[in-house]
Amino acid sequence: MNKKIVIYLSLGSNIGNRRKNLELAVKELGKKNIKLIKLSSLYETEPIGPKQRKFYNVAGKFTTNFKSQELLEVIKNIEKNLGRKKTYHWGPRIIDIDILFYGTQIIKKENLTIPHKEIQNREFVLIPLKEISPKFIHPVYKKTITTLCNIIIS
Ligand code: PH2
Ligand code: MG
Ligand code: MG
Repeated sequence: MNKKIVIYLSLGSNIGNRRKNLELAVKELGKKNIKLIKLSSLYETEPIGPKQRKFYNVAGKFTTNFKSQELLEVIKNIEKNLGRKKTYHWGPRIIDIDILFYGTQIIKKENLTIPHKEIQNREFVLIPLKEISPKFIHPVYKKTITTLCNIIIS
């Protein structure tokens, strides 16, 4: 059995019942033994990228035994089962689940970069994340989530 590790995920939805889609995603993660430790409030956010409906975003702290690649596969499957369809780059989606942090590991694979490359550029990620783990230190930038948040909103 792999060791239990703390992970952070960012979830977003801007199609259909956005709240329900996020709730379902967390429930499906739980069924796969990706156990919720703490979930942020729900934030309605302006879409970054092409013009489209506003998103609902949340950030969550979870624990899992999956290796990072396995975790990515499980997440992709959940997205697919919840009805995610391929559209255009940054297009509307029923559900998007992004891996932000996998413990404090730095992972660079062709299909997976952890920490997620855009954390420091996205208010819709940093603000929910700050609510649940303000003191978590970004393993690449060596700054807390609070500091990254202050930088982006300044
Ligand atoms: N996700 C994107 C692109 N733009 N904008 C908001 N507000 N929230 C998102 O989750 C989001 C986005 C690509 O995954
Ligand atoms: Mg995304
Ligand atoms: Mg994604």
